[in-house]
Amino acid sequence: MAQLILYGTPISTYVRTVRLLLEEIGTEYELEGTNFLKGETQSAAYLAKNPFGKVPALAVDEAVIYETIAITSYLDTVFANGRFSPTAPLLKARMQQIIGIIDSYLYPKAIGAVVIRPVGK
Ligand SMILES: N[C@@H](CCC(=O)N[C@@H](CS)C(=O)NCC(=O)O)C(=O)O
Repeated sequence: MAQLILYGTPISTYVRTVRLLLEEIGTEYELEGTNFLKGETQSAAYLAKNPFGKVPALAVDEAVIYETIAITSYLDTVFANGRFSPTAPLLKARMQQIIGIIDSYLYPKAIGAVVIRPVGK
């Protein structure tokens, strides 16, 4: 069984996405606290894992995967036999479409207004 180390902090919505899947799959993993709010994603050691300085990143034995869609796709394929993704091409396209919409259009607007609320609002 591969050793999984997830780098990130629980407040991150993207880290939460990966953790939800890991919990649903029921596989063991270690959460290695990496808090972007404290600048920990900008250390040389972390940038060697993800040069974009974002969490999450997932170490799978010696390899490191970053970008949530890549991590979840890998976990679903390898640990869940694809049961969290549709196989029909149109449905698969729809799933990726929704993920793309959230990543590109919802997340940037929602993160500072809903998830981490500005002081005084
Ligand atoms: N495209 C990335 C986005 C990840 C992301 O934006 N993570 C945020 C936390 S939710 C982060 O690390 N922010 C730190 C920063 O921007 O410096 C993914 O899909 O994993």
